[in-house]
Amino acid sequence: MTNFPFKSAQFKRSVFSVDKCPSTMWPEIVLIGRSNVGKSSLLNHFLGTKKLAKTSSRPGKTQSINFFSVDDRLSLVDLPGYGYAAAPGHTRKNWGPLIQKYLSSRNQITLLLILLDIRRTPSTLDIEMLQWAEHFQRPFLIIFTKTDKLSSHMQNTQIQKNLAAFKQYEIQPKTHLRYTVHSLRARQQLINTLNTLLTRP
Ligand SMILES: Nc1nc2c(ncn2[C@@H]2O[C@H](COP(=O)(O)OP(=O)(O)O)[C@@H](O)[C@H]2O)c(=O)[nH]1
Ligand SMILES: [Mg+2]
Repeated sequence: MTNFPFKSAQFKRSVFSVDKCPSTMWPEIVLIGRSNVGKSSLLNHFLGTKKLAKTSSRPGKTQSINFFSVDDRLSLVDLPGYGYAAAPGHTRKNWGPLIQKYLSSRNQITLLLILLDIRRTPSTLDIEMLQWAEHFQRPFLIIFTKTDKLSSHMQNTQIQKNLAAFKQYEIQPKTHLRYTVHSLRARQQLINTLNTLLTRP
């Protein structure tokens, strides 16, 4: 259905409300995670395009849902980050009404890529997101980002800590991956994993 690699990727549209989402019925792969975890960077690196998605060292910048099309058959979706302390009003307390509405109403969502910074332990919002995905049986893949910041020994320690935290909340991820935008091997591993997950009946 949606095998990688692909020929071309394009920015499609930014929306601030769910009724403005593209009318395409292509499968959607969605990047989710706290502000600054590396969603836009991963998207650019994965698509092999430096500037397609805007990245920022200032957290909380992307407040829109951004759609990117891949060979006119698949969308990658960059969501606003949740849990940014300086975001206005209640957007900082939950994932924001926009994210909630998008996730619960968009039937073509095929896979959630839930990004976690390898240096941290999961936040309450991360846990809630994972519980939501499990509860509604939405397929998800956990991606630990910025692995270049830690030695491989420390990476293992951090992943064990995260897995222990998930277990406490009865979250049982089938797969997790490590990612850094400084490694093409990480990108290839993500491609391989997506091909496996997306071609599974
Ligand atoms: N060292 C390192 N920095 C990263 C990596 N991915 C993202 N960053 C940095 O983290 C910051 C936030 O990245 P961004 O993609 O904008 O995060 P987003 O808010 O989740 O979209 C930027 O300064 C990026 O350069 C990575 O793999 N390694
Ligand atoms: Mg972003």
